[in-house]
Amino acid sequence: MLVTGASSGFGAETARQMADMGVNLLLGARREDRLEQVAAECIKRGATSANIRKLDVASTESVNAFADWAKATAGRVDVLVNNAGGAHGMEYVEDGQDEDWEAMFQANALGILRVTRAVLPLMKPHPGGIILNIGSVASRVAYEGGAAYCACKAAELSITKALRLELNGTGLRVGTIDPGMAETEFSLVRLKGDREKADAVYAGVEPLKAGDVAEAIVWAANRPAHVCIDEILMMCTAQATPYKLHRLKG
Ligand code: NDP
Ligand code: 8X3
Repeated sequence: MLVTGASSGFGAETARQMADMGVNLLLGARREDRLEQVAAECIKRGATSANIRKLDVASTESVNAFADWAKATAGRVDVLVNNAGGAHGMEYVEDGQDEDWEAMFQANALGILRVTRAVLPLMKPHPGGIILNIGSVASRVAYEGGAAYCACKAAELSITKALRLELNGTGLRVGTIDPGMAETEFSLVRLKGDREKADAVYAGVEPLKAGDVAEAIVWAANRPAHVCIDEILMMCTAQATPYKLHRLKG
């Protein structure tokens, strides 16, 4: 199994849960120290192997070098989880920053295209494999302050649908896992390290946890080869849509 963005949140938890099943793991992200910690935990939990390499999905050179390393290390990939990504900023479009928009499109949309292109040659000889892209409820519902993030997650959904068509007949499966708000490092990154504001995002609600989303990823990845889970949309009970959130007071 190859997981991008495995240094924290959903990616790290997916690696840990898959480790319980004794799999071979290929883990990528930019923070190698964090990848090392996750890999050590995975080995303790029963992974057959947990290999790590620095990966920046915003760079074609980095992605291609990562795929070459994956080929040399494992020879094949059966499960690809395109999870790397996140949001930067909450400004309305009139105040938006180029660097935030570009980082979001690079990681959440172009990153999936790049990684999939580079890894497909390791999957195509082995029908039954699966690509799981991590989208968001934001791919389906736009909200104020989310124009660029929602747009690149909508791109993720379209990429997933196009790939599903392109890979028809190969025996490879493609699906999207689309969570609503989940407490990971997501808000801390989006709000540029402001811990108080990040904590306020989850105040008075019980959000999804990384483990809840990882369970959906692991479940989808472990269906029989003739079953393709095309889409999972999941939110915490308090969230009916991004802007309809029931918060407990006090
Ligand atoms: P985290 O911030 O905890 O994890 C994001 C992961 O993506 C990190 O491992 C980070 O690693 C990696 N990443 C980001 N940019 C790059 C890059 N350019 N190259 C390689 N790795 C990168 O957040 P989540 O676990 O919540 O987010 C995972 C995915 O889930 C994202 O795609 C996010 O958009 C999506 N999502 C999150 C939701 C939430 O509310 N938490 C809800 C719906 C979807 P590093 O910084 O080390 O490179
Ligand atoms: C993250 C969920 O609702 O903050 O993708 O956009 S949301």
